[in-house]
Amino acid sequence: MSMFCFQCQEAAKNVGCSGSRGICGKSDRASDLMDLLVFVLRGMSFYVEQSKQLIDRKYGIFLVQGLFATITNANFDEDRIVELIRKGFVLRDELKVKAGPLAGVVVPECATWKENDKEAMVVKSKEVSPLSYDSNEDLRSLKALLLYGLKGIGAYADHAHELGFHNDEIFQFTAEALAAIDKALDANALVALVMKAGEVSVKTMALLDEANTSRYGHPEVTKVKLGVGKNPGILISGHDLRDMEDLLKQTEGTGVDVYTHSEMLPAHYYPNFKKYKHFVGNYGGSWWQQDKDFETFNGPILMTTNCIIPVKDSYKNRMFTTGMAGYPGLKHIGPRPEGGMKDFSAVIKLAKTCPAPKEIETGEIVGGFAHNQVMAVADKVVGAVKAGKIKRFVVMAGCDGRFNSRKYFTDVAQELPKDAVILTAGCAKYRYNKLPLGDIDGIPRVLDAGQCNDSYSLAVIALKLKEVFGLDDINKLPLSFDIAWYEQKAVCVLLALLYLGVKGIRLGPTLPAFVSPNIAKVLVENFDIKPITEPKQDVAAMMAGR
Ligand code: FSO
Ligand code: SF4
Repeated sequence: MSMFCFQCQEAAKNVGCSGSRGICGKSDRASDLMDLLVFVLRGMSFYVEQSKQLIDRKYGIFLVQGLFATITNANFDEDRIVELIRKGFVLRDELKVKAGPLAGVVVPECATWKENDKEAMVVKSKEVSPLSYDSNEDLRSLKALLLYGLKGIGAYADHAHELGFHNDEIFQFTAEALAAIDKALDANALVALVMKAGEVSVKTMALLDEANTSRYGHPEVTKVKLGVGKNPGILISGHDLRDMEDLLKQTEGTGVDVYTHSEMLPAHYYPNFKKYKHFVGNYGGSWWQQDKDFETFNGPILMTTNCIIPVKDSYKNRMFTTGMAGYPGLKHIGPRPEGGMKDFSAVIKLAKTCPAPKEIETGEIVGGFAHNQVMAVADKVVGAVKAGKIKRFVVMAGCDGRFNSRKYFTDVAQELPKDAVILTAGCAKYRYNKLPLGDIDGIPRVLDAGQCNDSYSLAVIALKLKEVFGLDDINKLPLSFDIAWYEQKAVCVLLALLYLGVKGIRLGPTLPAFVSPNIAKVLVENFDIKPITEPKQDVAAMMAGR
């Protein structure tokens, strides 16, 4: 059997990618190796559970980083996945010693498989695809939902870790949930774990919010420039703010400017980054448009996380990865030494030899409406609602993607009446953040809170509005959710919203391929999740509170 992967929204035919390459460009071999890496993480988790002790942070960090490396569009480099598998074997065997004798315990294969020869690894990896998680389609579906939520948790926990923030409960749950893949659990037990994943998703995003805001300040309303300057530049993409910090420090005074791309745009909203004069603006559009944007940018590009698309020869020599991101043939910037900074000198050296970026657009975009900032103007917002000037808030957070079906989100943004305000976070905003949608008494009609993880900020805003309006249920607010999903961080965000009690979420462009018809029914019945339909029809329903 060739690869099988159905973890993202662009899974082939909304069933799954198989054959020699996924729609994202991931090779058969990389996909299989990622399944094997998850298998090794399951083995580690088995021994964590058996030792009945709190997980040592060293293992917890490896679990979340290993999961992060398997997320869509983060790492395409087979050799780096093999390195992680090898390290995982070593850690698993250490945990086995800690767990001690296991008389009478059924030890799953993931905890015993020994082979670490590269070819044998690939053979083994053919057997550990998500299709092997259970012979029952619905139980398999729940295990996949749990795993993909965990991958999102892993990514956010790793960002928090890079900033020195940890919550051991997140690591402990990650191990508990990974170990569950190898257990014969019934649907109720798995649903309970999925709901707990929602609770842990909230905690992880809250931790990352605390890490980001305590280190860089609370995001402020900011106008971000879209044009370019005359100096050569470095384009930084992905989500890692610690990398952003190191790069800004190292480029200061060098004559090299720094621009953000895609999900790094919200870095401009943080006070501690605003102080850098050479932090010029945002260049280009959404992640899937990077092939065009990277070509005209002319200078080096640093990918700190996903989303990477297949790299073109025209800019291959100018592109770098770091952290859990990777791509064969690209230069990779290694980890930060204890107490120090990552070494971006090679990126800066190359930038100095490059022409300035080519201007592709001018103007500016406004963002920075995270919870602290919105609450600072809460009176104004509440006043506008009470005066009937704002009839409804529509949360349109999430991801963007390549397919034309996402035009739906642009159409909804345009179709919404002028007294509706869009709350957004994540790269989904690129479908409408450059449209002239206007404002309501100075409150812009698109309020961008930040990256996909800042969807947490939107939930905080909703919970505070519930309090301000004296409501006992978040679902009584004049608030609708029309969420665009693509990869596994969006699964984490979705589970967080469900855990917070949000009902009636519209989800698109399609429901996940890994959700079986029966599990989809459960989601519809318990949470009133609905697939998107036509923009006009959905706008009318949302404005009517449905
Ligand atoms: Fe987007 Fe990619 Fe941020 Fe995702 S750039 S799609 S959910 O990685 O993480 O929103
Ligand atoms: Fe296909 Fe998405 Fe998996 Fe890539 S990540 S192989 S596009 S399902």
